[in-house]
This record gives sequence, structure tokens and C-alpha cells, in this order.
Amino acid sequence: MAVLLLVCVAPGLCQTNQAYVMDGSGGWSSNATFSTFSAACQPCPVGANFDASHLNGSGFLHVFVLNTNQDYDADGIVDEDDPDDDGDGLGDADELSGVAFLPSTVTDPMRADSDADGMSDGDEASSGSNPWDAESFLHIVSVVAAGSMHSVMWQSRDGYTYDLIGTNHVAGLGMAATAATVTASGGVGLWEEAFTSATNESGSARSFYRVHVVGQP
Ligand SMILES: [Ca+2]
Ligand SMILES: [Ca+2]
Ligand SMILES: [Ca+2]
Ligand SMILES: [Ca+2]
Repeated sequence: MAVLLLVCVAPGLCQTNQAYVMDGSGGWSSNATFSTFSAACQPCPVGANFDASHLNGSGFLHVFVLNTNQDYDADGIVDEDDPDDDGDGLGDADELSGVAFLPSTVTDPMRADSDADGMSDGDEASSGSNPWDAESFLHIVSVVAAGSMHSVMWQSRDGYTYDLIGTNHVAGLGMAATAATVTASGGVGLWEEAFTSATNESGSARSFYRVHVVGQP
């Protein structure tokens, strides 16, 4: 425990101190001029005299700057009012509690992609991957062609159900029919990671594939 001891032994001769004090209920006074103040230890009650009329008897010596104009994700809602400061789809409270993941995992509320693997924390929560492992995120790992049959494999999570979408034109991926719907099994470890595959008869030498989660256990 840090110890702070500031005692004026001869008040008439001591210099005036400038300090910020936050009290135990969250209120605070700023730019206050304290003729004397003392703290036997931190954290613990602080006694401070302000113009000989104010006594903060249950607070902590504390300094902070509140930037009321900060808008981290530039969505037009300042952080103070924004329930999702980094705009990753997970609310600040959920990021700090870890409730969006199994196992429960705290993520950074001021960074959209905590492990910098290219998938936002919100998308990792939806796909059940580990937000602190850059090797863990939903993605296609291989496409193997045998004639017109294509075998597509992706990283997955046990019990999650996926649609495999395939088309001959990348622009058509959003409208293409589902080639297969598969539920992952055989996952290992805390994050139940698995590799899941499905086949699609393409009829074209060039195909594009997309995988997305359509169901969670
Ligand atoms: Ca914002
Ligand atoms: Ca967030
Ligand atoms: Ca985040
Ligand atoms: Ca990850």
C-alpha cells in the first residue's frame, strides 16, 4: 500500500497547497486552495481544510482530467454518452465484465479488435472465438478442388452452425444460395476450436466462398 504523509507542523509558516480531492461518494472539488491537508495513508480517509470551512473526511487525494469532448470511435456520440466507445458491437459494460464470451473474457473497451487479428471483439463474440488470440477467428483455411467438387474448410467452434455460401462471381456472394449448412463438432480446449469442412459442386474453374454463423449452441 502506498503511503502518503503530508503534515503541516507550523500552519502559519507553511506554503499553500493546491490539490484535487475526490470524496467517497464520487463528488469532487477542483482548483481548491487548501491551507492544510493531511493523509496518513492511501487509500484511507483524507482530512482537508478548504477556506477553513470544507472538510473532506472520507475521500482520496485524486487528480483526473475529464475530456468531455472525446469521441473515440468518431460516431458523433461522445464517450460519456456512448454505450459502446470503440464501436465494435460490444457495449462497454459487457467488455469489462467479459459476459459476451465463454469462458468469460474481458476485452478492451477502448480497442475494437483486442488481439489485432482483423476481427472485431463483437464479431469474435458472435463466432465464439478467442478475442485475445490472434490465431483464433472465423476464417476459411483451405479450398481444395477435385474436378468440379470443391472442399472448403474453416476454423470453427464446437456446436456452432455455419452456412457455406458459394458463387462464381465475388460480387454475387451476398445473393448466392447456401451450398451447405454444417454444425461443427470435435472442438478442443477452452474455446472448443474445431475445423469444419463442406463440399460444393461448382461447375466453374473459379469460385468464391463465404462462411457465416447461423446458429449457436
Ligand atoms: Ca462514440
Ligand atoms: Ca465496445
Ligand atoms: Ca473492444
Ligand atoms: Ca481472435
